Parts: sequence; C-alpha cells; structure tokens
Amino acid sequence: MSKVKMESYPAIIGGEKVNGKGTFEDLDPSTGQPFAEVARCGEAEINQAVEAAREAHEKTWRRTTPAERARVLHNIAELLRRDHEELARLESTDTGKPLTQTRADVAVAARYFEFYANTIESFYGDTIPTQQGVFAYTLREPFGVAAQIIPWNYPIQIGCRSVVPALATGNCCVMKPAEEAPLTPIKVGELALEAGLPPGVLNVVPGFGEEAGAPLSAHKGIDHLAFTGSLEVGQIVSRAAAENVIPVTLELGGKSPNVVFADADLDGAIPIVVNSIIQAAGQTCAAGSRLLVERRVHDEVLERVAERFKGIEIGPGLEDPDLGPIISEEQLERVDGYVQQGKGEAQLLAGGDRARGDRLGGGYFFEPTLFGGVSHSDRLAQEEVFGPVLVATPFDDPEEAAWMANATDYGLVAAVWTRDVSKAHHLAQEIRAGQVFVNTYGAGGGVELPFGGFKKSGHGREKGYEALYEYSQIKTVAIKYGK
Ligand code: TXE
Repeated sequence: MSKVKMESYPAIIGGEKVNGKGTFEDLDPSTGQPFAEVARCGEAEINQAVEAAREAHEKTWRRTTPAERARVLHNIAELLRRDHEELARLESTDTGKPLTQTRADVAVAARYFEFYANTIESFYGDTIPTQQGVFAYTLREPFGVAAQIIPWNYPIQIGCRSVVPALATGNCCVMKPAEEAPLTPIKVGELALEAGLPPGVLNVVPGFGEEAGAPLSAHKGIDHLAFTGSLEVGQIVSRAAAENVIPVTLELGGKSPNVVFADADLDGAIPIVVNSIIQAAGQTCAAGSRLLVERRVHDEVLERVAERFKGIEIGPGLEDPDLGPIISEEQLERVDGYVQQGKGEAQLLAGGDRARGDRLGGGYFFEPTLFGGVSHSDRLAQEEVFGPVLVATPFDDPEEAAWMANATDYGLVAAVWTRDVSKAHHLAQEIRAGQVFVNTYGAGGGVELPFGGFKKSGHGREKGYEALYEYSQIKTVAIKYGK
C-alpha cells in the first residue's frame, strides 16, 4: 500500500499559509514513525488568528446573507467530495483508523457542509404579539469569533461538526486541531479558501494543548468556545471561558452502555455491539464501552462477543483491517494500565494485551478485550478507557438495567436492544443520556441528530438543527408605532 509522503502542513491565518514558531512532527500510529511536519502555533499565532477572525467578521461575514453563506458551504462540500479519497487516506495515516471508517468520516464531514447550507436558509426569528402598538420580533445573530478545540479521534468529523454550524450562523472561526492528528482540519481550511470562503473566516492553528489551546481558550477576543476532549481539560477551558463570560459547548466523552434484553434479536444486536467498541479502536466519545446483559442470555451473549473479538483482524489503517492502532504510545499505555488492573478484578474473556506481529511493527496496537463479571462500581465500568475494551455486567429486570445504565458520571449515548416496545420506551425515558438508540447504535453518523451530554459528558448540543441555536444568540427588537 502506498503511504502518504512526508509533507509540511502550515497554519492558516487570515487566508495565508503561516509557519508557527517552529514545527512539530506528526506520527503515524500504525508505525510509530513521523510522516508529516506541522506548524507549531503559540500565543503570537493565536493572537493573529483571533484578530484575523474579528476583522473578517466585521468586514465581510456578518454582513452576508444566509443564501450567500449557503453557497460557499455547498462549494466546500463539493471540494471535500472531489478530494474524498485523498482526505480519507490522510485521515487514516494520521489517526490509524481503517480506511473504510475514514472514508465514512470524510463523507460525514461533507454532509455537515450540505446540511447547514440547507438549514441556515430556514433559520430565523419570530414575530411576537405583545402590547397594542408595539411590533416585536427576534433576530438570530452570530456571537462573532468562535473558537474550536478539536480532539484527535475524529479530526475531520469533529472539526466540521464544530466549525460548520458556527460558520453557517455567521461566526468566524479559529480552530485548533489536536497535536496527534491535525492534518485533515488543515486541509479543510485550505479547501474552504479554494471554495471561496473569505480570508480570515476560518483560521486553523495547529499546536499543543498548553501552547496553543490554552491561549486560545483564554483569549479575550473570542465570543464562544466549543471544546471536545477530556473531562480534565474541559474543566480548565470552562474556567477560562467563565473568566471571560462567554458560552462554552463541552463534549467530554462517556461510558455508554449497550443494554441487551433476553427478547432482543441477538443476531442483529451482537455485530453492532461489537462494532460500537471496535470502531476507531474504541477511541470514540460515544463508544459502546459497557455491555449490560439480561442474566438469562448473559453467558450466550458474552461467548458470542468473545468469539467475534477473537476473529477481528488487526492492522495498519491504510490496509483497512477491522481494528487499527491506538493513537499514541501514551494512550496505549493508558489503555494497557486499565486492562492490567482489570485482570486482577474481573474475568478476562478475550484479548488483554498489546497486539504484536510482523505487520504491526512499531505501531500502537491493542487486542480487542472483553471482561465479564465487572461490578458497576469498578474503575473499568466507571472511567473512560478509550481503547477496544468492553466490560460486561448482568442485570435481572428493566429497573436494574436502567439503574445500571445511569450508574456512572457520564451520560452521552445508550442503546437498548429489545423486541418489547414498552420496555424500549420505558428505558428511553429512564436513561440519562443525550442520545438513546433502540435496536441500533449511532444511526450512521447522524449529522441530523442533536448530540451532546447529560451529566459529566458535557453540555450544549451539536449536530442537527439544534447546533444552529448553540452557535447563535437571540436579539429581541420591539418597536412602538402607536401613540
Ligand atoms: O485529551 P485532551 P487527550 C478523553 C479520552 C482520552 C483522554 C485523554 O478518555 O483517553 O480524554 O486524551 C487540547 N487548554 N478524550 O489527552 O488533552 C488538545 O491539544 C486548552 C475524549 O488527548 O483533552 C486537544 O486539541 N486546550 C474525547 C484537545 O484539547 C488543551 C476525545 C483534547 O485533548 C489543553 C479526546 C489546555 N490546557 C480525548 N490541553 C472525546 N470526547 O471524544 C490539551 N488541550
């Protein structure tokens, strides 16, 4: 398989390609080797980018009509589709994710541009009947400069998820991709310029968390912040935003359960349950990392899941296996730490170690791992492992299932598997999560479906029409025309 060449990737500020205060090496997690050089932005570049965004907002973007913005967003979608394969290969090299998955990621990214290009033209305020002689209406206005801090697990998808509704509603953006996988967000910035997005409307500033993310999130010139990443950094950037009294959208991951009842279609459920923890090597905020199974079918389900885990093909992303590597040595060690501790507490039913082999070389691979008999209070059932590690616990009735589904600090996603419509509705009501699926998981990327956390999974909603509210603010105008 051909590899992507070692190339340099600049920052994009005010429509120009800009070098940072130096560069950093971007590693291919399938080999552990550097394959690209990336501009290393610091406070100076962040200041420049925020100024460029402010200027673009005042001079051009806030004065455009929704139709004008929609036209450019559609143009960007077309360029993403034109370069689909190149972007998918770049994403696969940068993140280690199997090509089939990164092809889907690029398609979803293009859908964000199309969806918000389509919806922005029907996003407007209300006229509000009030006193006699007063005409009142609302306007939906952009905040101004919107900053986005993006993680490494879905760079192009999450980058576009955060940036596109912000652009559609008339904000100008400063996006900081993660240091582990910054390349496709930079490409999106380049394609946006090619598609006719005015300079400064979308700035991309790659760099490290403390050097670039911290000054961006604390910048006095930003009016809105969207952060996707760890709970710890989410708390840090929230404090910075509170200092500047700006709104924050936070997406901080989860410990999402698949709840499988004995009356479920197990043949349909099991492959999806497995995929929900194997996709992106389990490094998905919405990963189905807990498996709660009704006791009557518990042993059968675990046996079938373990069987599938043992058949999973592991390899470099570009070879399009079932399971690619973990993003970095640091994350690999973190996953390994959880698993080695888990061996002393629960029953290991599949995997349990780093994956090694000729094809795997110096890459950061981990076996798909299944633990049974995990108590809901164990660390493995409470903390986000962010690897291909599934932990299973039995339950006896719907009440216990709902209680267990809710027994973590997180509340991002849940799925319920049953043929009983009453149980499905009951669980959908009881579970405290931002998205509840019944007899499916994720609904194919679901650009249209509002997404976000209950509890410590975060707050605010992205995706869907809902994100247009998230990235705009309402202004009420009341005009007295009578005496
Ligand atoms: O996240 P960080 P890490 C979870 C997952 C994972 C853990 C650690 O459990 O194992 O977090 O991952 C930027 N000020 N998720 O260390 O550090 C950073 O540069 C401002 C869940 O990679 O939170 C990157 O762009 N920004 C998650 C982004 O924050 C800072 C996806 C995320 O990195 C910063 C990723 C600072 N002080 C991890 N420090 C999800 N919800 O999908 C770092 N950053």
